[in-house]
Amino acid sequence: MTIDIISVVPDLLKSPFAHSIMKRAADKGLLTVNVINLRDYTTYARAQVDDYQFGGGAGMVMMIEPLVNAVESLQKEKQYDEIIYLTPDGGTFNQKMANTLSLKNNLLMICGHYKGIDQRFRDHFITKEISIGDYVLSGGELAAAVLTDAIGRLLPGVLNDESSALTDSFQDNLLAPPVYTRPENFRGWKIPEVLKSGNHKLIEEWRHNQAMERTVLRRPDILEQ
Ligand code: 6GU
Repeated sequence: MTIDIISVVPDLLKSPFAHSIMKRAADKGLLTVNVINLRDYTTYARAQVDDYQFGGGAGMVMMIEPLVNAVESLQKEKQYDEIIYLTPDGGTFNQKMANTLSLKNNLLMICGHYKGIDQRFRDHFITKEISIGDYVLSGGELAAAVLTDAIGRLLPGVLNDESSALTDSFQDNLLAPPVYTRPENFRGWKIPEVLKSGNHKLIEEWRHNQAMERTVLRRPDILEQ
């Protein structure tokens, strides 16, 4: 899969994909992330990409022309399955959306800044608008990194067996159960006996009950869905 990300602060996206599981995905050739600097596509002086909004009001708006230049230039090389605009007024990202997007070949993400992007670009180029939660970030880059991580780790071959995505929180509409590792007894705080029983059926039952209890207590909303 290829994920192209258009940004006015490309340096913000240097580190998130250079480590751990995202790095493994890249090294194995399963995920290619390209960060594109929007300023490379402006024809305005001093690499300008934003301007005052018509009608007045505080805050700048990202101009349509550099965005169209960038997207149309990228589209000469590949066809995108989705062109995603990261914005707080998009639909809230969740595991189901991550699962769906992980089945695509080519994604393009557009990171907004300032007051956002010219509405005409949204109308004519964007196929999906996604938010990562009900709070405002200073730009779409961190949100693009969140989506890319959530999608990338689902690609077949990225995770090994132990970290299989199938047992993640949310994957079965339940939060994950508690986990323990050595030592068995730390300052008198002992691990649940059942985990030492060797009885896999009993352990699975315990884990399911714990996951259910956690979900009821912490996130009853995801059970109701
Ligand atoms: Cl996608 N962008 C910005 N700027 N703020 C956000 C967001 C996105 N999702 C939540 N807050």
